[in-house]
Amino acid sequence: MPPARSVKYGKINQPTDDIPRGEALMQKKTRIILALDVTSHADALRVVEAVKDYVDAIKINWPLILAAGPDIIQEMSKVKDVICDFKISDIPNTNRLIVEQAMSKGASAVICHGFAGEDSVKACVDAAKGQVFVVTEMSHPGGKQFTAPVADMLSAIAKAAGARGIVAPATRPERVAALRKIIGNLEIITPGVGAQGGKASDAIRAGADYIIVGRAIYEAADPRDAARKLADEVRAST
Ligand code: FNU
Repeated sequence: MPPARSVKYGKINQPTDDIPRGEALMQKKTRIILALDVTSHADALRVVEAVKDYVDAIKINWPLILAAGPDIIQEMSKVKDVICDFKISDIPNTNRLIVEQAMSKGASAVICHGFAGEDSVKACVDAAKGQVFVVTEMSHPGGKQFTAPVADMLSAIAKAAGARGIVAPATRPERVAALRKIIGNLEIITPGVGAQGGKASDAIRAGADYIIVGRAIYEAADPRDAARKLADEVRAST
């Protein structure tokens, strides 16, 4: 039997500001969000079973949805909070419909893009009761081309729309620190640790609340050991 939701969601990370948020607030124990970008149901189960003690949430992106079907959201939500990384970026009505579908399948939060504008982000925020992370500067090299020059504005849009937080690059910790100044006490989740070259300790010291890690865990010879080592690194950096 999975634990009841009220047990799973400790109020550890209770917000201190006045931004409206939903009930489901992720644990903040290991500060690791698993990017579960495997492409089979069996691999998803195997990896999650191995590392669930060392991660606070599971991020699901299109590769796994397309491979295993959307019911994987519900299945994984019985183990950990699920963040749907759909990088939603449409008009407000379509955004609302997408978010409603994700939340109805058990997602605790969603990731959207900010470049569609504040009204589009606000539609996600309303539909997810605040549980939205907005992509700002992307972590890959191409993230410098378009997103970096407008990342400050995207962060301001996230704040104005009442999002829970932003996605910022662990590959450029100095940008994490700079964006923190714009968003105040919103949360920062940081992809780019491991396979993309970023370091967990650098991201946490720069002000990240959580690191997002995919390949460095699920492609490791021993995913559980990889996750445990990252959790140790995070703990030593706080
Ligand atoms: P890994 N991701 C990212 N950079 O990498 N959502 C971003 O700027 C961003 C993301 C996601 O490299 C990416 O889609 F906004 O294997 C993938 O799911 O550790 C994960 O973070 C990184 O995976």
